[in-house]
Amino acid sequence: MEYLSVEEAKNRSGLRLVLTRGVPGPWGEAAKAIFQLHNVGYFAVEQKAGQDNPELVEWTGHRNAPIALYENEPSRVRWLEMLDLAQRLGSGASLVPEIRDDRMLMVGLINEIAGENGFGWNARLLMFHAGITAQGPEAANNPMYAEYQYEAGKIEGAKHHIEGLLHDLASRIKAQKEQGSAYLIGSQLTAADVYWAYFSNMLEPLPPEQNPIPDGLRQIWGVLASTISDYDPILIEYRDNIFADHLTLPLTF
Ligand SMILES: N[C@@H](CCC(=O)N[C@@H](CS)C(=O)NCC(=O)O)C(=O)O
Repeated sequence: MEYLSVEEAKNRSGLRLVLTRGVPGPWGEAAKAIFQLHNVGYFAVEQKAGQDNPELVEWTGHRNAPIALYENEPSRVRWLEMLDLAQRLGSGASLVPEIRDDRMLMVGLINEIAGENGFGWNARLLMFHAGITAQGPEAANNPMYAEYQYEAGKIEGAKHHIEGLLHDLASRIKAQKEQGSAYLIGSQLTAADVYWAYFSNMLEPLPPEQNPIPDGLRQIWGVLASTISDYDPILIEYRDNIFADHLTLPLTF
């Protein structure tokens, strides 16, 4: 995939989307898909994983990814801000349910998956913990450990949080299936399906030909499945169907 440097991106207009280069970060992959499903073009801008990225901080106020910059509007870093922007700028079927109860459910579900202290956040704590266990405390010198609030005392809670969410997600998928729906909410694709499709890669990555993750990262993500108790395979079957029917493979990053 082509990336602009921060300096190059500053001189472009339209939508610039800062993404971690060479890594299928689930926050970034889901944001890319939301813009793509709405036919919104963007320039990809490079963020370097785990590094200080000073030019990015100076430009946007943020060090990590994704960051969406549209014209001269303020930086957007949260999933809901990016979804709102895609809905505003784009075309195609809405990824937000019409019915208010469904909409509230969608926002809550994605927050459980992608929000601070959600599935991805807690999965990352388990991965950091495995890094420290394998490499010793110097592993925590990486700035990400402090930024994403790693503490050894949070590990048990993180595990339970993930197990509880996976249980509830699987129950929801089964209940929806009984109603004849292949989606998490209602009878159409919403942003919640898109977010789970990409975040589920932390639990069970798509095969290398569909998701060519660097080997080291594939191993690190493997920590999640081997740390938590068994999960229902329907979580992955359903995600595979969402990819087959709606999303672009292979992932490019
Ligand atoms: N800003 C996002 C979270 C973004 C996030 O966690 N990004 C990680 C995803 S892997 C990242 O950029 N990691 C690489 C780094 O921190 O350098 C949100 O609040 O929803």
